[in-house]
Amino acid sequence: MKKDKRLVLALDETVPARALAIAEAVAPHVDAIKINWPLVLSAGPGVIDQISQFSDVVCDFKVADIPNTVRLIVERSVARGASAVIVHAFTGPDSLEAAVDAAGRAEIYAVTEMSHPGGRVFTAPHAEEMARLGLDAGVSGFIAPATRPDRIAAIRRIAGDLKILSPGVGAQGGSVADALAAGADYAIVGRAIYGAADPAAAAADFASQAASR
Ligand code: BMP
Repeated sequence: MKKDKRLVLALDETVPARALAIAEAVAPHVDAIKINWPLVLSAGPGVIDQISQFSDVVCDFKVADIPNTVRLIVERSVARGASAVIVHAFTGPDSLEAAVDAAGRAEIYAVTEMSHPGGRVFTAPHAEEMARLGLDAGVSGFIAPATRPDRIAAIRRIAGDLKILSPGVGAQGGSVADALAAGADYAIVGRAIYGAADPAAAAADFASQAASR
């Protein structure tokens, strides 16, 4: 995944034609497009193949399963064109290792602490532990919350040179500047881009905020 704009679009738009139009318009302004269950369930998994024709695709399936099932999901995602897959870390070292192994040259990102208020309950107290697990398993990087930049900084201290992707910018209250200043490599932005009247202009605006960091 390139690191040019330092921005990833979270494409949770559920009208397939609109999602594809937004993806095409926004792609020049972001480094990757993250696809989650809402779009896959409305457009079908072929949307991964389609978008991967013109953008790096991060499959945000937050995979949380036994190693064999993790392997199958990661393999299918990569076969469709995903450049990266997001998995949960709480499943433990064997599941994380299966993800990394199945990804081949694609990247695996492990969730550490989630950005929503509920993320404080179970994920926050174990975030550093999950980052260490990910590091040992050979993941490419981590998901850490833009809503709590101090927690990005805490994960950065463990992550070393690995990448950190931070959701929670815009609709959830976080900012690109704070996330990148705290140590994130990329800000992930969803509703504030795909829900804007002009998604390409909104993405260009977030990209310029990232560039001025
Ligand atoms: P939005 O900018 O509209 O809040 O979207 C954020 C995106 O990042 C969503 O796709 C969400 O599932 C994802 N995400 C998150 O918000 N917090 C996390 O801790 C992990 C995520 O993957």
